[in-house]
Amino acid sequence: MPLHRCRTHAAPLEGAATDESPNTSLYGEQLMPAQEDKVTHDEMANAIRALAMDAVEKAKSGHAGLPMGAADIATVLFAKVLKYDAAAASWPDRDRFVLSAGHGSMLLYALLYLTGEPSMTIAELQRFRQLGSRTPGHPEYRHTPGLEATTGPLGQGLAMAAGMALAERMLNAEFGLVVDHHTYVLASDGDLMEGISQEAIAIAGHLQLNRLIVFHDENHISIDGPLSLADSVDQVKRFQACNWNAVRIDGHDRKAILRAIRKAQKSDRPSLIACKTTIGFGMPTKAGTSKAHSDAPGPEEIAGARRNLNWPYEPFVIPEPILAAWRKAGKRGRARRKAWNTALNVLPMAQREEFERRLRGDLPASFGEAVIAYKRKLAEDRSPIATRKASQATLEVLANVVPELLTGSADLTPSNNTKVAATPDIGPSSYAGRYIHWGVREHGMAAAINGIALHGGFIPSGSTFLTFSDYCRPALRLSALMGIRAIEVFTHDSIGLGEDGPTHQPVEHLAALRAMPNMLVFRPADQTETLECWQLALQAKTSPSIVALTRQNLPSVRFDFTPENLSAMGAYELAPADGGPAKVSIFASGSEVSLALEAQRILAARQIFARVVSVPCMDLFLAQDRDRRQKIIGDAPVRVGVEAAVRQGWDAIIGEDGIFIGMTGFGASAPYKDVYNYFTITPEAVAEAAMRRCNSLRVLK
Ligand SMILES: Cc1ncc(C[n+]2csc(CCOP(=O)(O)OP(=O)(O)O)c2C)c(N)n1
Ligand SMILES: [Mg+2]
Repeated sequence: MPLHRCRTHAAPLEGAATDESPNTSLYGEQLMPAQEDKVTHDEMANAIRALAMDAVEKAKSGHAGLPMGAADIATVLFAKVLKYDAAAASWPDRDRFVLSAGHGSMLLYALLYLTGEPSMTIAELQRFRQLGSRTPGHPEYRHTPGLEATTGPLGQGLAMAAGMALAERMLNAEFGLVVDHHTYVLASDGDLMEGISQEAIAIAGHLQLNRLIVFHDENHISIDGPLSLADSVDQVKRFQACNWNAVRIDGHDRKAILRAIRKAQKSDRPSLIACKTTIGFGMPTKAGTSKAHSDAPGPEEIAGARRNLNWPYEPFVIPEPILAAWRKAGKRGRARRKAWNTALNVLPMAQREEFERRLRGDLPASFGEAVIAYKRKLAEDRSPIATRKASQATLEVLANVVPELLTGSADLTPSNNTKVAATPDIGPSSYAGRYIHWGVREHGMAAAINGIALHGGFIPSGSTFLTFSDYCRPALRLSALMGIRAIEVFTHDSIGLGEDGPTHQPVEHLAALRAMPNMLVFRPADQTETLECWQLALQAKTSPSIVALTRQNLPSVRFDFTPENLSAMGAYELAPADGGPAKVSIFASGSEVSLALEAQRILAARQIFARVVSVPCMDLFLAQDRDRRQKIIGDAPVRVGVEAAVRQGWDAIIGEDGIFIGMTGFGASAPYKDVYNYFTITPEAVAEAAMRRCNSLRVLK
């Protein structure tokens, strides 16, 4: 390997001190004792490199290239800058660090072990990528204490970090200095090539999220080879054009790294520090090439790296002084954490309790009562209304009671109806609001909302048209995987949007979203169900939710007040058969529920008894035990499903032999009633099909 990649260990680590002022730390903490000062920056960084290559070699898979290349950045950040206490991973005012390039997970695991996260042991590092270990292939939120987000799908981490940085400023605007931290990101070339990065960068720059500091691990290598195969963007210019402060430095020069961070911390804008690094730093033949990106380096490469790095120790062995220096770094923030606890205790009692409630994620005590009171009111209001408008009316009530509820839209505010009086706009450097204009950035919005939820203190929601949920999907999937309370309001939820036509009319989206594990897809039928669905979404602490809403007006289907949330089981009998045992069960969701009720009347006029079951959330219904499901499905010989969407998923309720009235292809551009008629999603069609089946089964006597 070229000489410049090899370094001696002459430069001492200045403990927690800044280069500029050797006797004080960044935050005025005590310096490391003299003997630990003998441990060099390089030794600390090489501890990361060694653990990464040893773990990847043992697992025979993984990605050592990034941790080895970014070890200098990580060492400066975690040993000198980051505000954290390794023994208290969930300290609310910690700085956040997001490894956007999740494939470099061994960087995080090594840091967690070295800094002293109690659950991260050498044994866990040795079980890297094995079943049940705390060290899965890519970082998994909640699975491994001490990490801030699940990452791996490139670009997501950066966009989530933008959300975290926004949450920090918004919470600070409400609670003051008990919220005062930075969000740091390590983003790779791949992260920055992904389209979502542009959305995140643009919104962060626009909102002047100056607590966001991004390191670009600019090794100019990706899987296929040198970046020049596919990319020639000057990232510094790109970020500058998006209203960022951006610099380029040598990512192996610890002093330059620290200087750049110190400058970035003082910036009035978000900051990019493009760090030129060598992927696989230390590897004799693979460093600087795409061969260092992944896979076991092999014994020879590892032996050569040990020589180059002057790291003569056995695999997974960190010499005591080096480990001690790291453990000291892991405790750097302890005094600040204690001081923070004191500051919290000085807050007025009511404010402190509110702050703590918000961070726990508990809803306010008055929430349940507010829901019931509004529900009582709705029972008297039978005017037809689009569920998107019903949702807005619900938000008018709930946003007053739930101050942590944030709303926003990807440039469809007048259509999504997510803005209410209690949610004033936030804007650049003005964070005391609750409504976020995301611009036309659905993907960035969904990911940033995940970041806000991860940060804590808020229940974020975003909105766009249901068809454009496709633009959000990778972020939605991560929200479901992480089990976080992020809510999307997707309006214009079927062909019922009418004239805008098939480009805007979702048909396969409900099925596709329902297929996502742990994602709750709600499709309420009227005002009361809309309130119930919002209630469930807000209460779902470990599941994200989608609330799918209509553009067109719908009649009310619920008239009687009941305090019980009937949507909670996902489906319920809305209208029993009147006059005798049901021969037909009609199951429907959203806008098709009122249509099912009309079909029930048509059938009744012909002496065919039918019952109607509303299915506001198929996911919750399918999660019920067999007996409960069976009770709701009932034993009528004919089952009909009605939804202005594709059939997929409905067989779980209506069975393979059930009749489905819905869509089999794309929609059409016309006034919505014409579109429904054209695709024969009508009460008459439902009744006709049910009757024919009754006849063929000879169930009518
Ligand atoms: C959305 C997405 N697409 C593709 C991948 C697969 N993948 C993992 S890393 C990578 C690119 C590697 O280049 P870079 O991001 O610069 O990381 P480095 O090789 O420098 O560690 C790709 C395509 C992914 N993880 N996420
Ligand atoms: Mg790269």
